[in-house]
Amino acid sequence: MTALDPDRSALLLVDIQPDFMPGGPLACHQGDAILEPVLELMQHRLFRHVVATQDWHPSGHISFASSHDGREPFESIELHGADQVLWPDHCVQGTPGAALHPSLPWEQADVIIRKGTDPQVDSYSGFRNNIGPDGERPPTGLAGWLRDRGVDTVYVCGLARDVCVLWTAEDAVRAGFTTYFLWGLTRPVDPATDPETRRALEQAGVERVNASQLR
Ligand code: VGL
Ligand code: ZN
Repeated sequence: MTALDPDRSALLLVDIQPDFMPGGPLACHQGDAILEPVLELMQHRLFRHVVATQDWHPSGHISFASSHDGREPFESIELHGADQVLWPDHCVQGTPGAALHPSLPWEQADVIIRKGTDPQVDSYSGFRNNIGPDGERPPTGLAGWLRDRGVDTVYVCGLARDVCVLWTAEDAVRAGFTTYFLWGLTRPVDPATDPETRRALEQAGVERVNASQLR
């Protein structure tokens, strides 16, 4: 990896919210272990551009198992022609579990992208919704926001490694950004998916890096 150019690089902090922490309804394995190193990275102020995403569902969201009669969390259904995992209720708009995690300095974030707000469509990536009823994945505007500021490189971290951080990294590449995955600053819903996640990142051309390599 090359030296970080602060003007052309953005830090993307994906879904660092209490509902994804141990004890929360959609806990990531050791999700709280990222909080200290993410704080440390933010305190270094290496990036001119800092973006947060926030999973932000209306109650009764289509991705909730509770919205489908006879379905249990972590079952899959077909939705708009694609596989959809049904999740426990999580990140309901305005609830404490949906807040950006209170232990981090969110005043540093230049923009907060809220996603998953369409009642009928899930949204894992910070760049685009999942596939909708029309077969499209509408952009959130994040790619344009970054390009307009001269950003060509993104560093992604947050939760969950195997869901929203992975999808954000894959879409970042498709949108033309050089993309780095801060592996140690992510945790998965399911640790058994780690080898698969590594393969997906390699296939997408995303390099895994440690925060300590960034100084
Ligand atoms: C996420 C599942 C459902 C995530 C969000 O942030 O990774 N996962 N909604
Ligand atoms: Zn969600």
